[in-house]
Amino acid sequence: MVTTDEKRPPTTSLDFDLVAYLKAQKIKVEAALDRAVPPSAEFPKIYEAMRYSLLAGGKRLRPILCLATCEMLGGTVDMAMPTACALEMIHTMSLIHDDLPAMDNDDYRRGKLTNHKVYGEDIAILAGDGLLSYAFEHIAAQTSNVPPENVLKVIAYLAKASGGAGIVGGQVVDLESEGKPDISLEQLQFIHVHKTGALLAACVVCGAILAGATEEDVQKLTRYAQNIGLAFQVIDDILDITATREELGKTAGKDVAAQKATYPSLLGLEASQNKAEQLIEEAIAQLRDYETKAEPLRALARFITSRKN
Ligand code: GRG
Repeated sequence: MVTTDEKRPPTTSLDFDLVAYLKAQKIKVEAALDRAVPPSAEFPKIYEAMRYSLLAGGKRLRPILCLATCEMLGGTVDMAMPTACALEMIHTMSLIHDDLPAMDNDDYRRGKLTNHKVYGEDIAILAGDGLLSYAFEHIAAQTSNVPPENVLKVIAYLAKASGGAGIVGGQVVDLESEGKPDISLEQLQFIHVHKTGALLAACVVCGAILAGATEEDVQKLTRYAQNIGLAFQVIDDILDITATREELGKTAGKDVAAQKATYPSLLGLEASQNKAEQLIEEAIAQLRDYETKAEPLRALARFITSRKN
């Protein structure tokens, strides 16, 4: 007997040109970010500091995931762009605060001096605060052609993902785990799922909500996003050991220096790479129903395990 699954065409990303796709989406996102947070004549210093980190490059993976999910479900780039920009604002503010001396204490990010090295710690904290608040203002004020109840759902989801039960909570446990190289795999997974996975999940889920996704879509895409989110951080742990500062655009080898447990320290490098690949296959399995429309999300998932920075 032929099952429903066997009748479906095989889904492959082989024909999908991810490099061209990433380049095109990145150009759109960076133009939108530049417009979203223009220089201010009234508050020149804080806007300059916010723009310094927001426009410093980076892969723009989070906004691209949001746009790809919205488009996959029949929405448009215009519907999702304000949220996509807001996701990058929140991600950037988390990097600015993470780099502060009180946290990870790094001098370089995205190949440039960190925000506090250029503007001082006081302004860097405030630049992060400014970006966080503005992210929500931007979604509320700029989203069009989306029912207001869906905009509200996006704001609520993103606020939760960014808060004490999401990124902030994960970061607290991460800070507490410094100097404790023998925490359990479960504790490490808790940190990764919250510190990194929550915002990556928000990118996909918010993109879906904006497109008017069904509850079933949201559930499948949440599983996709949780798997890629964890895989992303497993690869981040690997790159901290295997990549150079030039490749990373930030200091390498920080986890070993801080005596932090990581996937490679608990499982070894090869098993960690296998774990990330297994998570990506599980993520891709959630996309079966979307057939060729899911090519960007499949390719983005595979990119996570092959990335070099
Ligand atoms: C969000 C309210 C709020 C507070 C932030 C400091 C902090 C609380 C959390 C730290 C979160 C953090 C820095 C997690 C690491 C995530 C990660 C793997 C970042 C690197 O992402 P890439 O590789 O970077 O996508 P680019 O530069 O390409 O965007």
